[in-house]
Amino acid sequence: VLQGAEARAALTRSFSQIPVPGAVLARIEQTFGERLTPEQVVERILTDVRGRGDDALRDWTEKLDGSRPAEIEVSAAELHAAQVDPDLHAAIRLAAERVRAFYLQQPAHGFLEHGPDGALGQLVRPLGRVGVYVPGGLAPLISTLIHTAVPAQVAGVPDIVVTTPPGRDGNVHPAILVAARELGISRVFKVGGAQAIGALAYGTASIPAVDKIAGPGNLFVVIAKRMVYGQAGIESLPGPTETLVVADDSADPRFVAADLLAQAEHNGAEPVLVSTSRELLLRVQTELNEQLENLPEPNRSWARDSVQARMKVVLASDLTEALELANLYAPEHLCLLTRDPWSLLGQVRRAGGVFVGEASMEALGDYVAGPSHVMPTGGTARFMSPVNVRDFQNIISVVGINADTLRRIGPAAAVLARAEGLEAHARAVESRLS
Ligand code: HSO
Ligand code: ZN
Repeated sequence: VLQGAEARAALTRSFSQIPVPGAVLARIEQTFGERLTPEQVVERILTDVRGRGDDALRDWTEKLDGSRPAEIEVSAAELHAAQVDPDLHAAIRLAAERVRAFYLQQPAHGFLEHGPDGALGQLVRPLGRVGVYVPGGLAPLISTLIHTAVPAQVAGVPDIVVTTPPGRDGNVHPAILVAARELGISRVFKVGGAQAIGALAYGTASIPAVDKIAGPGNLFVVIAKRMVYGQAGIESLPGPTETLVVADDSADPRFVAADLLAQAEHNGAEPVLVSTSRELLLRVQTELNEQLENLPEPNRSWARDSVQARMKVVLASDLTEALELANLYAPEHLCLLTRDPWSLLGQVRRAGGVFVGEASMEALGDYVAGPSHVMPTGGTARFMSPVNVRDFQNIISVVGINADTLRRIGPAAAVLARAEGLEAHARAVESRLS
């Protein structure tokens, strides 16, 4: 149990320290025949995809995902034929409807003021083509497709394509196809990892180059997104997930433990518990062990790994200190399980999302609450926001100054231009003043 300065130190993060599991390094050595850093691996893959296009995609998919796709794109027939049971289908619909309804409320209008100066304003335009990456390694993240593509659709993006790693059988999980169909997305590609990001950035014969790549992925996907930035836009660098629960003595330890475990079952997750009550910390500990033992495999191993390797437990002197620590850590998810959680909202400064009270568990937010579950991780909530409509729009500034105003403000422009040593700028202005 950490306290005071020790807690502050433990919750101060450095982005460059994305942990690379030993098993991943071993796998790299096996695949490449030499010891490479993940950055070197991604660089090789991106260069190859850029140079050899679809052939490179086939080779890397075979090497890393265990199947060689004849066709890289899911066919219209496959997309059409995909089926899931009716409960899941209805849940996919509900999730999509609720995410759409949420983002329809996000104001996204331009303005153009015709006033004494002429007209100044901004146009808001949707991006042309967006690529959504849907992780598929440990779990087919159906919800991630919904939570990334729907804000882009609300923004008005006309062309959305999806890439997702195929399973060992070479197929994309049917639920991902059903979700794509439900959203009206018709182009899905069976490629994952850094090779998918390379394809979306540079384009291949099968996969069109996109303007922006969105969505979370494993370490290689995130490194690839960082490397192709500029060639294509990226919405963020979503890394392993984290949840920080703030709980006081009124919190139910069963719920606290359940929420921590829910996130812990994600690969590389970091569960953090900050409480003002030492007794609650002890009771959560007991609950957590019990609930962990009752999880089925492989989820138990996943969750246990996160708990043992990365869980942090903090005793705060009061809720003000608890919120200070939460802001310092800038968690992807901040869960408030206290007597009066709404009273803490004013102190929340840095988080991807805040989940207020017992009925708003983060797992609900992962699926059907409304806001996108793609939220800033790794402390990037200090400067990033959850995926939202603005990520998929451009703003274009409109300058339409009239002649009267030009006479008034033009001379200042010329003065500034000459101070910068830019004579042609000054003359461009003055040519209209005489
Ligand atoms: N909690 C994850 C998102 C997710 N959970 C998808 C379940 N499916 C990262 O925020
Ligand atoms: Zn989750």
